[in-house]
Amino acid sequence: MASSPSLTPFTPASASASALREQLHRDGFVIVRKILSPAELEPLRAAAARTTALARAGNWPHIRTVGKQFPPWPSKPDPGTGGIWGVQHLLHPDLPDSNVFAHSYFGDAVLHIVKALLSSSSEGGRGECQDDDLVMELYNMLVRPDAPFELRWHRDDVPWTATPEEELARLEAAEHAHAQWNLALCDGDASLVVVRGSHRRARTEAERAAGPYQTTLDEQNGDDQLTVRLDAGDAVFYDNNIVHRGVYDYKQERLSLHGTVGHRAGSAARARNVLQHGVGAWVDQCDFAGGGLGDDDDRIRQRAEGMKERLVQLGRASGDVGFSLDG
Ligand SMILES: O=C(O)CCC(=O)C(=O)O
Repeated sequence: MASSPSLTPFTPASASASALREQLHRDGFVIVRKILSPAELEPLRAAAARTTALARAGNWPHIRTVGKQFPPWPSKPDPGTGGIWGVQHLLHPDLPDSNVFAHSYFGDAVLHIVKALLSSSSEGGRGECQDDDLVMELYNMLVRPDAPFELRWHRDDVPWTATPEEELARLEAAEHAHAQWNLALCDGDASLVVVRGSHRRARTEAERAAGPYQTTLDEQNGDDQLTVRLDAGDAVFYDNNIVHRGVYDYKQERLSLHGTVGHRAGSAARARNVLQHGVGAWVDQCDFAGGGLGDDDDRIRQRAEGMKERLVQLGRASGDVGFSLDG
């Protein structure tokens, strides 16, 4: 397996919107280095460490528990199973540091890239993505478990049992509906394994026949399988239907902000993906116009309130959405 993608190393200054989109479209992921400065990183990392400690101590019920890959997760890990591998709902108003996380979710550093990725310059396309197009979705954090743990190969919103025809139909329906990212707050973040280009095709015979935790999914396409390597402040934006998995080193600290933002033109396709995480139970309690965003300026408050409103409307319109995947 190749150890590092030989791809254009973007930084926010060097990344044109069209180059970012092209790479995401071609490969299913694009890495942007140093999207946060050390001064921006420091308070976020401190908040992430406090929040993880809170969750590990059993004082935050919205967690991802080791041994279970997909929602819904229990509110307490089974003793002796390796604890947690994620903290859910960083924007929940009951979370002590939610305003720090809200500042990073609704601020310009990440949303500048998200808007580039959700814009379209093709004829008849959506045009340039504006604040009013954005829909608040998920903001979670992926953390080091306390014991070895791996996720099996999956696409986030296409069952592994899908036929090739079903797979292609689901991939097409979900295309360009949202942006998803992992933003590393620690150096040496190397847990996400992806199969480059697999977001645009049905699985090969070998991929279908492979074991769920097989180290190399398809020997023939082995060069397309890559471990994404990030240092603190780097982010990978990826299509969540790319064939991927997580492989976790329990000795290596990991604090990776794991977010998604929708485009209102694609929100119906996103309803199940987003609402299955339970965000609908508390989103209307968020007050980004008031205290929920720290000392941010009016532009960011307005953006945040608008994004929240569009999620509330999506929840009202969608009813019971069920879950994308089992296990
Ligand atoms: O840990 C990661 O980066 C991958 C997480 C993942 O695959 C998932 O949440 O479905």
